[in-house]
Amino acid sequence: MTRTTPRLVLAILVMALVAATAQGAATIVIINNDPAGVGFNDPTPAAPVGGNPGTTIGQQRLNVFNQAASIWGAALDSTVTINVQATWEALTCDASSAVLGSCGALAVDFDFANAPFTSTWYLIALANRLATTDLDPTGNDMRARFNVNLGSPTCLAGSGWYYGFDGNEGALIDFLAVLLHEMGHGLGFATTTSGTSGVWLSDPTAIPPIPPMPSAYDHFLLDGTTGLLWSDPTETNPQRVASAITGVGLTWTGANADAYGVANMDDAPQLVVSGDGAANGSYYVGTASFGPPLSSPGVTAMMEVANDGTAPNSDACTALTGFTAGRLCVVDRGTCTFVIKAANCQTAGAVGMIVVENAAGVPPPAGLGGTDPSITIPAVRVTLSDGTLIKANLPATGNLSTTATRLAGMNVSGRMLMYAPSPYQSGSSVSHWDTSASPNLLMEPAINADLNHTLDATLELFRDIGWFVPVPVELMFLEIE
Ligand SMILES: [Ca+2]
Ligand SMILES: [Ca+2]
Ligand SMILES: [Ca+2]
Repeated sequence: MTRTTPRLVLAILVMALVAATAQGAATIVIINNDPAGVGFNDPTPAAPVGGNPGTTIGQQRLNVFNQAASIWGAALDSTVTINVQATWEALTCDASSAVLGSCGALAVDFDFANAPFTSTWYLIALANRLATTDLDPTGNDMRARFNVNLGSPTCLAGSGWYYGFDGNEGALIDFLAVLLHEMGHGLGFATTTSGTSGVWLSDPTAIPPIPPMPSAYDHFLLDGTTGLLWSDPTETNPQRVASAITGVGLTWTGANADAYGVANMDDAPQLVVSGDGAANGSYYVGTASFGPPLSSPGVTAMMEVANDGTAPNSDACTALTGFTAGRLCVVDRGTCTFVIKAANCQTAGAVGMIVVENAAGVPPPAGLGGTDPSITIPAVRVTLSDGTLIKANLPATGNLSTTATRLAGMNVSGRMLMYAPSPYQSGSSVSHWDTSASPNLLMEPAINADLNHTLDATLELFRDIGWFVPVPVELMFLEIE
């Protein structure tokens, strides 16, 4: 027996206290891999902004990173420190679009202690958390990269990063929201299965070779066409590929995320066609960022294809001729902006506008962007195939409304829609929620200005994949003489 000094006992008690405080939390640490003078080390002076006290660009970037780490760290629960290596780099961009950032896990593991699913890949941060030990002691958990050129003339000109914590980014991009999103991917919001080949991840170079296996995420990805999960060995690679471009056909089956959706998502927007046998029914629509939101019972009127007298006649890019006031204006996408089309329809007396997409795709259709406070009629977008069917079966009545029988970003069975547009969008498809989710969610493929730095449904998806399952508590016996 060794005698324990009071000082040591105190130290042990303090450690125990710290451990107790840390329960229900995780520590996320940034590893700044930028060279001197660049990115996180950029010495350019900056005025403190939106609660960020940094006085250089580099300091402000680090401060936002630590803010994001603290938000995620408070929400998660892990006894293993999560290490994020981060850099600022020249990522893909041009004058009108930019890759803001990317983040991925640096390692994956399988069949470790406490793994909820066997023969299943887990991103390393979650694997460590479940195993309650660092399974990759020499490696970091994720790698994050951010676009250092954002806002320059050749990289989404007129934009730039906002480093405040208060969401008042104005015309800039909210770095905190982007960081929360990217860290979400690195922590588990991602499949390790190829969406373009359908092939499960394997490691044929390992000794012995590791065969193809699904990811934890795949255990909740439901192919609505086959009724099989992506983790199901009877789901073929071509079936996975096909399901990744089915729009409403790829959903999440995790009880927690789906319950979050049922409790929080808005009633879904729709176009209901009646009075015509062949086209009757409720259609998925994308909603507009201008004009009034859809409501219930909504706007009901006969539909009429717009004619502006200038080829192509149905794009409503100039004043309409011979339009019957009081009807819904059916127009084709293209040539001019959505708000110009809406203004021309409104001036002609239309009570609403239905934009028919001009490229093949799958529902739900994307929304209609643009701003014009003078627009007072509701507007929606339908897919090319739906719009073609409807136009071929006029006259018919249309109703632009919201429905409680389906929720925005969910299917009729109450499952969250995953982002599965056609054609496939590399880097975006499958590992995001669908854009039709409303209110907007952190893990949609684009950062929406109304995000408020909460983790919304992401945490519930994490609950589904195992982030909060109880793991054995390591008992510590103190022997004090
Ligand atoms: Ca590690
Ligand atoms: Ca025209
Ligand atoms: Ca949305």
